[in-house]
Order: sequence, then C-alpha cells, then structure tokens
Amino acid sequence: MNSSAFSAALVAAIAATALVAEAAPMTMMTKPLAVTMAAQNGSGETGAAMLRDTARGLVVTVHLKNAKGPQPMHLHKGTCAKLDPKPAYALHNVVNGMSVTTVPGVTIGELRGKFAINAHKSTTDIATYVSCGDVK
Ligand SMILES: [Cu+2]
Repeated sequence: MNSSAFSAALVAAIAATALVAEAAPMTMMTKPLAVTMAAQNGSGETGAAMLRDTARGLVVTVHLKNAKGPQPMHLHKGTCAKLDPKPAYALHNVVNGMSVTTVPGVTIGELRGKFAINAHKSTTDIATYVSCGDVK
C-alpha cells in the first residue's frame, strides 16, 4: 500500500467510525415514558399512557378505567391546563378502556413538555374532555 492509498484507507476507516458513532443515538431508543392520565369533568377515567420510541414510530398505549368507548383520543399541543383544541396527532379510539397507536415520524423527545394526551367523551360529544395527561 502506498502512502496515498493508506491515507485513503485511513480516511475511510475514520469515516466509518464516525458514521457508527453518529448512528448510535438514532438507533438507540430512548426509555419508555409513562404519562399519568387524570379524569376530567367527573368521568372517573383515570389511567396511564406508555410512550415508546420504535423503528416504526412512537407507540402510544393507553389504559383508562371507566372508559366505555369508543372515545376519540389525540395528542394535542399544550398542557391539560391549557390545551390547543386542534388535535396534533390522532390516536385510535379508546375501546374497552384501551387504545394502542403507532404514530410515525415522531419521538418522545419531540413531545416532552409540549404535548398532552387527551380523551373525548364520545364520537358525538367531542367537546367534552374526559381524561388528560401531560407528556412531561
Ligand atoms: Cu383530542
């Protein structure tokens, strides 16, 4: 190997190392995040949401007590105390107290401190909020 070929090989080896180092945080999934869901408007619908970053997107699993369903559920910007009424990401309806949704292209890190998960009373009474949890 002449010196320029050696240099090229060295550069390639360094570049490969750099790529691996840079790729690590992308592929290394963050820890799941638990969100406490509080009842609103006397619904008794307390529970929890679990957020997980996966290769396919953010998996949101919600369990709610006393949720008959189907109840629309979303990620909204803001907090439960001050919620942007326009849904940012739709989640699957809560049915029999449970909803599991994969939301592509979003991570826990992008939601923390900026979004909340909420459930609405029914498909015909969207205006009434029955449960909410801040992603914090
Ligand atoms: Cu909503």
